[in-house]
Amino acid sequence: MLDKLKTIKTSFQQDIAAAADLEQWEAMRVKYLGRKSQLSEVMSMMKTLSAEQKRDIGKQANEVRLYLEAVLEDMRNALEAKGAHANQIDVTRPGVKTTAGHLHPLTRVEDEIKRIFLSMNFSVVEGPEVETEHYNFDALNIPANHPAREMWDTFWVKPGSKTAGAPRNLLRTHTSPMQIRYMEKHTPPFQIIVPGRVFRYEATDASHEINFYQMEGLMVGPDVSLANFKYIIEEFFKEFFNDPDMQFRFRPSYFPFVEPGVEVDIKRKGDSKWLEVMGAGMVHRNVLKAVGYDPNIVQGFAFGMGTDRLAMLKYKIPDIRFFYNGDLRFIKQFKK
Ligand code: FA5
Repeated sequence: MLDKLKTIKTSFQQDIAAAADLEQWEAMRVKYLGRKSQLSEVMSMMKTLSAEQKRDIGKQANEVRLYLEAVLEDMRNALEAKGAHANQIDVTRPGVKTTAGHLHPLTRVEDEIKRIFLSMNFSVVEGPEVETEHYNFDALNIPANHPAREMWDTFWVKPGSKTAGAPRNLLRTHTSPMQIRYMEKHTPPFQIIVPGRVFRYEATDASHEINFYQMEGLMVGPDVSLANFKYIIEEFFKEFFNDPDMQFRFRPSYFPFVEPGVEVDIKRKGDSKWLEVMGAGMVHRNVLKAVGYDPNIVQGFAFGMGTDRLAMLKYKIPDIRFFYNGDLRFIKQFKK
C-alpha cells in the first residue's frame, strides 16, 4: 500500500506538468482525487488493516492527499491567472461599430408637430384607442343611422360575454372623440392637440391605410373665431414645411361636429397642385351644449389632420404603406 501511494505521487507529478488549461486540470483532479481514483481505493482498503497499520498508512495517505490538493490548487490559480489575461481587452485592436436605433419617421413628424403647437401654448393630451360608440359618434353629433357614419368605416369590437347588452365598443376612427372627453372635464379657455392612432375598415392603397395617425386640435374660449384658426394653422404649416410663402385655401366642407366646416388645402413653393391637408371647423353648438357649455359664451375651433399624409408630403414618400411594412431599408433613411 505504501508503494501504491508512492506510485500515485510520481505519476501525478508527471501528469500534472502537462495540464495546459482548466479543462485538463479538472480531468486531473478527477483522476487523482475523484471517487474512483487510486487514492480513494487505498483509503477504502484501510478498513481491512490492523489498528497500527491503519495509523501509519492512514497518515501517509493523508499526506499524499494534502500534497495533491495543494499542487492542484496552485496549478488552478496559475491557469486562472493565465485565462484572465487571455480575456483582457486589447485596446489597440480596431473597434466594432455599434449600430444605434433611431426614431421612426412618423414619430419624428409627430414630435415636430407637437413642438410647434407647444410653442403656441397648446397642451398635448391623449385618449383611448378602443372607444365607445358614444364618444366616437353620438357625442360628436353623429347619431346612429346618420348618413355621415358612412364617412368612417368602422372596426367594431365584438362584445364579450360579460359586456353583452352594454354600449358597443369600436376602434376609434378618428381622434375627435378626445374633444368630448376633454371638454367634459375641463373649463375653457384651453387649447389642446391630441396625437394618436386611428383605424378604418377600408381598402388600402398608396394614400390609405387601415391603421394610421391623426393629430386633433381643439381651442375653446370666449370669442375664439375662425380667424384665430386661420392664423394658427397658417403659422403651423409655414413652420412645419419651412416655407413662409406657402399659399392656403379654406374650402367649405361638412363634418357633423363642426359648423361651418372647412377643408384646408396648401400649395408650397414648387407644388403644381393644391394639396388637401386637414378637416376643420367651428365646434358645433350641439356639441358644446352636450358637454355643458353655453355656446353663447364660449366658442371654439377644431381640426384633424393626417400625420402620415403630412410625413409623406414632408419627405416626398409616394406610398403610405412604407411606414408600416417594417422594411429597414426604408426606415434607416430617416436616421438623423
Ligand atoms: C376626420 O377624421 C375628422 N375627425 C377631422 C376633423 C376634426 C374635422 C375636427 C373637423 C374638426 P377625415 O376623415 O377627413 O376627417 O380624416 C382626417 C385626415 O386623416 C385626412 O385629411 C387624411 O389626412 C387622414 N386620413 C383619412 N383617412 C386616411 C387613411 N385611410 N389613411 C391615411 N390617412 C387618412
